[in-house]
Amino acid sequence: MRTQVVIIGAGPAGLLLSQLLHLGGIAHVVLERRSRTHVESRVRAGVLEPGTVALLRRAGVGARMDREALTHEGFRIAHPGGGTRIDLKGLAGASVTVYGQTEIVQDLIAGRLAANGTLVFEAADVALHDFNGDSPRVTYAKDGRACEIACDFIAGCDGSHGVARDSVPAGALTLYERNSAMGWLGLLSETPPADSELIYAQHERGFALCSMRSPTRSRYYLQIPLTDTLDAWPDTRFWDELRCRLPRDAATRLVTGPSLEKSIAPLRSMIAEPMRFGRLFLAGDAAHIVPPTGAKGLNLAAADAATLADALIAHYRHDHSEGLETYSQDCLARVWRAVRFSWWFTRVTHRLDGLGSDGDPFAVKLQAAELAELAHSRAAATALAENYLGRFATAS
Ligand code: FAS
Ligand code: PHB
Repeated sequence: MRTQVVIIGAGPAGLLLSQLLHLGGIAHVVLERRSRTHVESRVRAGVLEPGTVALLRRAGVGARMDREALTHEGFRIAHPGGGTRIDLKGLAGASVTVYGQTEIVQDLIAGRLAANGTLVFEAADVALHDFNGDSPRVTYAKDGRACEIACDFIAGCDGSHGVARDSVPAGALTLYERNSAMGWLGLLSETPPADSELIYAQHERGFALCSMRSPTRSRYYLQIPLTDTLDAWPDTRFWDELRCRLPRDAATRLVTGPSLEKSIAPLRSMIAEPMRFGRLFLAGDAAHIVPPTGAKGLNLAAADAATLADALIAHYRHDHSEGLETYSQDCLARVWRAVRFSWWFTRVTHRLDGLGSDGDPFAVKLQAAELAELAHSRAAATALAENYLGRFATAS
């Protein structure tokens, strides 16, 4: 088989790239390791920047989002001494959209299949070949049968544990990594949210986040040591700990219920430079991981997909390859600003120096000063609002 582009991975990056290439008339195939059911049920991100909302509408898959999503004009940062509402609309003139990544993936798959897109689920043993030359190939197995696709370009959209990045010869990529001993324990429940907007709660016992997916479905997170396991966190312990970390008003309103899903995501960063090697282009988590605090992972993946789609379409339709040449630097400028913001916001709201009162006293005082700055400086709050909205997504 031959096509123009092979996309590895059917997460937000791969599916949005597929939809945009389809609209641009570029032939392509998507190879996904997992089943459609698995991919459509994964619980991950929940907050969309205005740029991502515009992209999904441009891609023609925003109808259900426009019907069902929630629009949030701000969010709260709480701490035992009080709290601050970050007025996104008043400070930066825009809102964020709360709509789960699960729904986005379902909408994109529905769009691709309605257009007879070639999505190969349960593609096993995907391997990349000759992408440093002019004739890349991808091999894989489907239902036990060996398959091969010749193509012009390969898009590695296969996430942080995929095959694409690891296929680049050793030494050709530089990995910038930062790990922490902490993670986010996430819980999804069919219960009304504790508040009408998100609450980022700083506490000496650890960070907590009250988010949501709808007026009846909530998403909560607790900062935990990565040495903890899901078995150590039965629902009752989760709810008791969350109640301890929340401001009194939210703790009083908290409605508990059985978890529909629980998972642990590490607080870490990995950025691969460059995001291109020959005819292989990396996009989304395959190229970069950011702490989820700033709600950037999904939004960065969408922005990479749009940048790569525009570059490939210009190459094929107008014989302009500048976009392909500048793809990596264009994306990395955006990525590093998101990494900076995500780690800053993580440091302001999390106890990374150790949980409980045995933390670093200097770090505790600095954190209190950062929170005070956000409460009293319109400039500081505006900078936070601009970053949360992804305003850097276009400026390099
Ligand atoms: P994805 O990982 O979503 O998709 C990659 C796809 O490639 C997967 O479907 C995978 O099955 C497939 N694949 C992997 N290896 C393959 C192979 N060898 N062959 C074929 N296919 C292969 N971001 C936020 O903004 N907010 C959050 O709250 C948040 N929570 C998260 C929680 C968890 C547990 C995780 C892991 C991530 C979270 N993220 C969050 C980040 C997340 O949303 C990512 O940024 C987003 O999924 C990135 O999308 P993709 O780049 O498409 O990668
Ligand atoms: C989520 O709802 O999953 C979510 C919201 C905001 C974040 C991170 C995750 O900063």
